[in-house]
Amino acid sequence: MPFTIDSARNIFPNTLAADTVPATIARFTQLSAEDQLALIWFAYLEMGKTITIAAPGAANMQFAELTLNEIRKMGPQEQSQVMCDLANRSDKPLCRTYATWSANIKLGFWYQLGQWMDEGLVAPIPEGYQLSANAAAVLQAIRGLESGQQITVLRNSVVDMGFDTSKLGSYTRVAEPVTPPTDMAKRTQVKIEGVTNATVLEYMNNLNANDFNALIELFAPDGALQPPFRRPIVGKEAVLRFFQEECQNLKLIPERGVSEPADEGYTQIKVTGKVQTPWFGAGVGMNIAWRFLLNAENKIFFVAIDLLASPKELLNFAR
Ligand code: ECH
Ligand code: GLY
Ligand code: GLY
Ligand code: GLY
Repeated sequence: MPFTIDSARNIFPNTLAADTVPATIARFTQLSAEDQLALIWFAYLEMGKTITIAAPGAANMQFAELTLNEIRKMGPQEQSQVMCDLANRSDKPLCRTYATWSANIKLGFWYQLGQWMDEGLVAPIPEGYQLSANAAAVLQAIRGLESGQQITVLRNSVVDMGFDTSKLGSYTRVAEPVTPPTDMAKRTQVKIEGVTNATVLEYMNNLNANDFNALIELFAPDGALQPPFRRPIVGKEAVLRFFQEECQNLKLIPERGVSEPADEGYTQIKVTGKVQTPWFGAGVGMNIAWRFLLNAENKIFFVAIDLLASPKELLNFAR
């Protein structure tokens, strides 16, 4: 039987993803806006004791600057209201603007608000704010996660705020500019124990070099990429846009893998290892699996990126 994107999603079905992440976000989403903001504030403060976040680059901040300055000029009550509106996903102009931003712009926006809250320039979470019992339980659940899972919960909760993009109609997406790829002479080459497939090695090396034009040529025209906890992104054009908008300056550190023939001359390859985000650098190594399905021409028909349930999963190659 020929593969479809849907059937490809089930290769290496024993891969255990960190389903606690979407489960925690689902519980978080049920909380009041006030609880959501206070919970993130507390979680962010606690995490800040062990991991360091990098200040966003200027390229990232320029798009949020107008909105940030607007908020800075508001009175404290209005500032709190704006933050609640974002958490409530209200249909307000500022929430619509926020919805057009890429993930990194949204994160940079909150990074700045957090600084300003700290400095007393933006309304803080009220001193002695009491989380509801449910919110306290969600915070406790977040404390129990490994750091890669914690930052994924934070990232996804920020990305989900603002007005619902699917209700926005047609709009112009706002993302930081694409920087040129790393010079050939400065590129690194990964080594993966058990994997010599050139497409997989080039995938890692091109992504590490921000060489998205070379990277996308490794995909079949109808190829797809499934990011952690998301639906597959299908087709070269959409996948390239995703790389340009969300995948700059990642560091992929694959460690080992297995490769085996599949139906119709396809090959399935599972690789595990670490990934670092520019926001936390080497401070947070996320435990990741890549599940590749390559067609007979050795092009990527499908690749899933999974955030793993535990480090033990790095050694799980059971099929
Ligand atoms: C404050 C209180 C009020 C409310 C809010 C606040 C601010 C919160 C802030 C949060 C900042 C969070 C950040 C999180 C960053 C997380 C980044 C992650 C990145 C994961 C990337 C991965 C990449 C995987 C991929 C691979 C591929 O092969 C293909 C591409 C791709 C406190 C004010 C809200 C400031 C900065 C989790 C896993 C490997 C799929 C991308
Ligand atoms: N990511 C879980 C699976 O489908 O294998
Ligand atoms: N500080 C990380 C970024 O701007 O993506
Ligand atoms: N998903 C890219 C990043 O946040 O680093």
